[in-house]
Amino acid sequence: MKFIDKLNSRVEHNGSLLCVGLDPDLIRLPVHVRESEAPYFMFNKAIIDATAELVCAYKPNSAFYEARGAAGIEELQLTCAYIQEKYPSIPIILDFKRGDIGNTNKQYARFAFEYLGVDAVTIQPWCGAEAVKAFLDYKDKGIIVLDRTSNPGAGELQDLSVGGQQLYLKVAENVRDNWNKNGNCLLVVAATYPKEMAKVRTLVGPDMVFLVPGIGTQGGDLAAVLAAGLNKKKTGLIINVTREIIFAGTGKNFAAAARDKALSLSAEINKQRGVT
Ligand code: OMP
Repeated sequence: MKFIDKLNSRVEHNGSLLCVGLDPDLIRLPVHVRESEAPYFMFNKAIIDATAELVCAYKPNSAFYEARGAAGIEELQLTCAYIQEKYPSIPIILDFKRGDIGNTNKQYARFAFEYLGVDAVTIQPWCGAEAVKAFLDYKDKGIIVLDRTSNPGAGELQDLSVGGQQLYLKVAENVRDNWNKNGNCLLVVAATYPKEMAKVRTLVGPDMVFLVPGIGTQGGDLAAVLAAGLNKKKTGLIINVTREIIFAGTGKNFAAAARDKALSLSAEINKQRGVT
């Protein structure tokens, strides 16, 4: 099944635009989990079981797993396999922001799509269409291109004027016109830049889905994001929240605390977009 169909059917099924990020961090895990044999997997499993009915997707960020070497990669694989087996209708977005020459991208794509079997990845556009073709050729997978990032310094390069147009708009236009031949492209457009999001939405039209990080710890404004990014169907956004949900609790009840936070966020998103 195509990523976009899987996502849409998930959103239709449970009415949620909330994506929970799975970025465990050893020092922030509850002590009893930190001391277990596979701490990231144990942590993720509890968070997933507590939030599954509330999400449209999960987004593990590879950095948090790679930082622990082989054990971390193994726990990333176990996490993906757990979601695929127990919650097969929930798409997995591997956030790894890769981008290199085509020959190397093929290997990154193999890791994501063949070893882990995830449904979508985040990629860097910097090397251009000829290089990212290695990702785009996976017609059934979601290819989520970094466009407007959430960090305070995002504008340093992304706002540069290129042929009279800002670079992030140029990237969005390129994705719209040249990269999306298989209909499998999405864009990362961050919650911390709602004005820019509105411009991207106008440029690419209502159908392209945005992955939206930056709500919660990074301070993005939910109302402004929904006003800027929703399409007429009141969808078109995957709203990712990570630390504010997964580290909502610190003790034995951490998963219940994560669930409570996810519940209130998904309800707030739906209230503000006028969907009950
Ligand atoms: P929280 O700030 O804890 O909600 O986590 C945000 C997650 O989204 C992390 O995994 C980031 O790496 C990722 N992210 C951003 O924060 N900003 C971006 O511009 C892009 C991403 C992303 O691609 O998801």
